[in-house]
Amino acid sequence: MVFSNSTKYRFALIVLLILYAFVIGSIRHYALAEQKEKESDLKCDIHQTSCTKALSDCTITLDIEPKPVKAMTDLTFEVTLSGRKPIKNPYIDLGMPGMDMGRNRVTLQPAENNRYKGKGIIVRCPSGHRTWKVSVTLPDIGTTEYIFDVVY
Ligand SMILES: [Cu+2]
Repeated sequence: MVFSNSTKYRFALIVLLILYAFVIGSIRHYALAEQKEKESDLKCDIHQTSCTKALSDCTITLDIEPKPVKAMTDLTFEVTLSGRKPIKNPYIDLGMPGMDMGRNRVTLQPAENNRYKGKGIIVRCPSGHRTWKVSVTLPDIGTTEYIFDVVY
C-alpha cells in the first residue's frame, strides 16, 4: 500500500497522542497509588483497632486503650514488635504535626510476648486542633509515626 505523506504524518501524530495518553495515565496511576499508600500509612483508625507499620526489618503495632482515644484521659500505650529487637526499650513521643507541644514522652516497660506498655496523657491543645502524632522509637533502629485525631 502506498500512503501519501500527509497520511503518514497523521498516523504518526495519532500514535504519538496514544503514547502520550498512556504515559500520563500510568504516571497518574502510580502517583495516586503512592499517595494512597502514604495516607493509609499515616492515617490509621486507632479508635477502632491497633495500627501496624513496618520499619526496616521490624513491624511495630501500636495500640492505645481505652477507645475511642480521648484527650485528658489516662491512656495505656502498647507496642508489639516482631522481627529485629531494639537494643533498649522502645519509647513514645506525643506531639502534634507542625506544632511544638513540648516534651511528652511515654516510657515503655517490657511485658509478655514482645510487648511493651506505658501510660500517658494526650493533652488538650489550646489551639483547638485535635490531630496528634504518636512517634514510636526503637533505639538503634528508627522511628515510626502514627497520626490521628483525638476525641474531646
Ligand atoms: Cu497543639
